[in-house]
Amino acid sequence: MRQKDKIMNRATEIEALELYDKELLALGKIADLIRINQHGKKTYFNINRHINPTNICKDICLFCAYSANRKNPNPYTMSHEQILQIVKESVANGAKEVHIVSAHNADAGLDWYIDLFAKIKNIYPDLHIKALTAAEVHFLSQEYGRSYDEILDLMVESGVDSMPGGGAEIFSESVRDVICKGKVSSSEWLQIHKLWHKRGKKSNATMLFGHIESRADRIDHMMRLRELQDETGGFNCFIPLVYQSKNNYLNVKKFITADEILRTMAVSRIVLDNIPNLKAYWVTSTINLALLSQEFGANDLDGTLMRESINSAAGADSADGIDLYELTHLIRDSGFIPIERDSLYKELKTWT
Ligand code: V47
Repeated sequence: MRQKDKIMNRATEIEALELYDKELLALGKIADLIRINQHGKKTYFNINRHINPTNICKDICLFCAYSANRKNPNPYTMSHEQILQIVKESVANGAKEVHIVSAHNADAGLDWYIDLFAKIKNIYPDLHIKALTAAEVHFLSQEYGRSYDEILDLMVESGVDSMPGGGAEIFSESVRDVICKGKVSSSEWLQIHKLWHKRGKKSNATMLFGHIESRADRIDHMMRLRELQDETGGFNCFIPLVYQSKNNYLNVKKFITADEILRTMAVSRIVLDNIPNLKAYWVTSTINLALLSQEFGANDLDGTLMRESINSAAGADSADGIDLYELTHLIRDSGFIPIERDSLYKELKTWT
């Protein structure tokens, strides 16, 4: 055990793995106590809009159904005008955040992204721009011969407020070699977030699970995040993403159970004692399991999204987002308090 972990009396890698073997409701109770202690019965969400400007990708991740390929032969790249129109409509519908992530398209170009962010910020200075995963930052850095620092500086200058957590997948190098060989490595992903945090900026962290990874791989993933968070404190939230199996090349025979998803939520809450928020991303877990996850440590349900292309391409029921009133009523009816938050977790409104 590392000295610091011993002092803080936190779960070691072995203890974290053992948590998985606890009786489900007993495990949930531990996670729930931590959640209640930190957040009471509050469940956060935001009014946001996901925008995925292009699906043309140089990388081939076996789990991905979004990028244009033989299974999804409909390549597209939106124009700035189209994106600005979407942003305009989203703001009119109450969106306070745009979440902009794409495939790795060499034709779109670094300037194309940077100009887009600057245009959005210029028109909507109060709109939070969450954009470019570490995988995209790595791609842009390689493609345009710029350092990570240079790309991150350009993002800050053009108005990007925070970084989304995508592209982390699972940090285990051997699993990565199978599911997403050739894209950003685990250490590069962590390094990019570290550099972003050094600028005083916040980001999120995801973990793609329920495919070919083991429980030990998930714990290893959480441990690497916990270590970086000890150093920077820059992660706002952890988001376990449940693998969606349709229209992709990852041949998974045995699907993850609801029991295992709930265990993973609870273990995440216990192990990641230094990341304040745990998001049950209703898109990949289904809304029902996301609501149940509130009893297993989760205190955030992401948001209304309005549109979603990446996971819906792989089978998730999220193409049109979720209605604001439906989401808030579901949270309340399940015994929790729906709190609209901004992208940095400032409370904006309690929904009744
Ligand atoms: O990086 C791709 C994942 C991610 C599949 O930061 C899949 O607040 C499941 O990162 N099954 C993009 N997952 C989504 C993402 C995200 C979502 C919500 C909030 C935030 C945030 C970030 O989706 C990708 C990849 O890991 N993904 N294909 C699939 N078949």
